[in-house]
Amino acid sequence: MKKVFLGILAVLLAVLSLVGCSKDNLYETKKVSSLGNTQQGDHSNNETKRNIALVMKTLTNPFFIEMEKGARQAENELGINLIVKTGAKETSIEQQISIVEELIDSKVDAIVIAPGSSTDLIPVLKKAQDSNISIVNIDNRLDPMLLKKMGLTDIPFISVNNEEGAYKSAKYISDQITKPTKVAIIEGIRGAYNAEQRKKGALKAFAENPKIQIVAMETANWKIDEAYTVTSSMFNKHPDVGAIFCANDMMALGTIQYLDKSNRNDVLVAGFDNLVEAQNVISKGKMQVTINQQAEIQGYRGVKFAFEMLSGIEQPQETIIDVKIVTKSTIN
Ligand code: ALL
Repeated sequence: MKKVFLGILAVLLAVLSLVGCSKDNLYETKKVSSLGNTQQGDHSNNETKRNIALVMKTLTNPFFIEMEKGARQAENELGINLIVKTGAKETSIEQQISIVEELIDSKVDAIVIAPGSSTDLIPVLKKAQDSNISIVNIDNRLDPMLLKKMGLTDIPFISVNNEEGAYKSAKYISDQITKPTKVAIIEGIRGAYNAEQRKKGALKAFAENPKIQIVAMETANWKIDEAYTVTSSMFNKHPDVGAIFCANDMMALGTIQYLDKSNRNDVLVAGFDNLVEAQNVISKGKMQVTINQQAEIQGYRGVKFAFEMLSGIEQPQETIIDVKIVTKSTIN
């Protein structure tokens, strides 16, 4: 009798433990399906919305306004809450660090970051990842060696091949140079991965033309006003410069302001970003070429990747978006 009772008890316990398991499973399924709902754009319940932050450098550069547009599209489609933060200037790296600190304190679910520096943001991002915040790196690449050294893992990277883009841009003006010509390069923030890659691409294109002599390489830190000043001092030293590659359109626009003011309409100018303002000067023949690096897609994908990571979906470690060459003939 005692044996029969113990047997029944064992069966009962087994059944109960199975019920327990399936209850856990049900809970898991529910969690996934509630995310599934938000994926279809359910904006009804603020509390269940994922909080995803987009951290960019500065809104003084229209490039980042395009990037935000793409991120907003993802926000609408996915039914998330998007928090957009930027620094005041291209060089406001300390401010980007404090922004990430604040986002950690406010316990966001994910951070999508276009870092101003490839190295300085890494310690604070480590802190974010240790606080269980998912991170996606877009635009300017975080230094892979330092990421590894600091123990940061699983940070998908979405950008373009910056060397290839700069090569295409510089090659477009280089191909128009048939007599001995002095050429200059205006670089982005030194040490930033994309700035270095663009310099490399431009150098490669210019090296292929034996008529070209590079006489100056200076940084203008991605800024329009600094590019104006840098171009002015370059032309004081080398008045016969005939072509300039600028690592972004804001700097190309600063260069063109100087050229306009000094009535130099014989200088070839190449840029990068495809800003509307750059398209305007290309149409007028004051600039020859720019590169569309599809900032909107970078912003969109960054947010989408973050959202999917939060749903447990693994993301590719590297996503490279196409660069497109933009000239007078592609604009018209
Ligand atoms: C980079 C972008 C740009 C942009 C620059 C300025 O990371 O890729 O081309 O103009 O940031 O901050």
